[in-house]
Amino acid sequence: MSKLWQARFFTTVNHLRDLPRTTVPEIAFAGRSNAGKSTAINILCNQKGLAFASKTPGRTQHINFFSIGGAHVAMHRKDETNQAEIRCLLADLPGYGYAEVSGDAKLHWQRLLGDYVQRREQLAALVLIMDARRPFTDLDIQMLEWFAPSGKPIHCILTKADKLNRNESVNILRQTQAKLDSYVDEDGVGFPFTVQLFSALKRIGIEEATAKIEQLVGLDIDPPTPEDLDPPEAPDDEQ
Ligand SMILES: Nc1nc2c(ncn2[C@@H]2O[C@H](COP(=O)(O)OP(=O)(O)OP(=O)(O)O)[C@@H](O)[C@H]2O)c(=O)[nH]1
Ligand SMILES: [Mg+2]
Repeated sequence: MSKLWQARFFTTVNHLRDLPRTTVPEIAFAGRSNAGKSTAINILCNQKGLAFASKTPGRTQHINFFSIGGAHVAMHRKDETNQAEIRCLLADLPGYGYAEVSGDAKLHWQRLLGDYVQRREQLAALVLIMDARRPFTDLDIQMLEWFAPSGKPIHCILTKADKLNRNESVNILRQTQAKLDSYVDEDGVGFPFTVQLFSALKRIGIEEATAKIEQLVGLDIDPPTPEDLDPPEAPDDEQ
């Protein structure tokens, strides 16, 4: 069972000063409004209503955090989350590029997003969600370029792959990887950028995305047990 299924709503934040004072690693889902961020989070966490998904663009206007760890799955979902056992946080970021939002609100979101991805130390990686039919809009590139200098990984998820045929899917995957590979630092070294296809509708790429996200936040390695940290002394050899 995926560890992401343990996800619980943690908190919602509208200002950087209110960011959770946790120290566990975070992974943020960024992307254009309507690209399918909330839907992807719901599918990966195997919970229909966890992140709000909607036909109305611009729905996610705050940063919504979900915690993994310290909670049971399924029938015990109403139990309290044990805060000390939280392993990592997922962040559903407000979608960008939604035209019908007023100038001030847009500015507020962009500042919130830019500052969060550039300054949040515990942010381990970014998941960049893009519609497979139109990846790399200007704001996607801005997001990528804000985050790239951190040297941390970006995993691109091309959503709505169900809208493409096989050929189109192969081509867009190849083009996206080539675009990501074209980013190099001043020494000519590439960045840890990866990409995959995804469809919530046809359930394409769920295992691949799960494995990648678990690895990026260290969920693939079991936390040390108290015995690992403080092993019992070996008994003296009796002669
Ligand atoms: N065909 C298809 N539609 C999808 C897929 N994923 C999401 N959608 C639809 O796309 C629309 C937007 O999805 P959301 O998950 O709300 O998008 P979002 O990125 O969270 O949008 P904001 O909250 O506005 O930033 C919804 O109508 C979804 O049902 C998919 O894989 N295939
Ligand atoms: Mg959303």
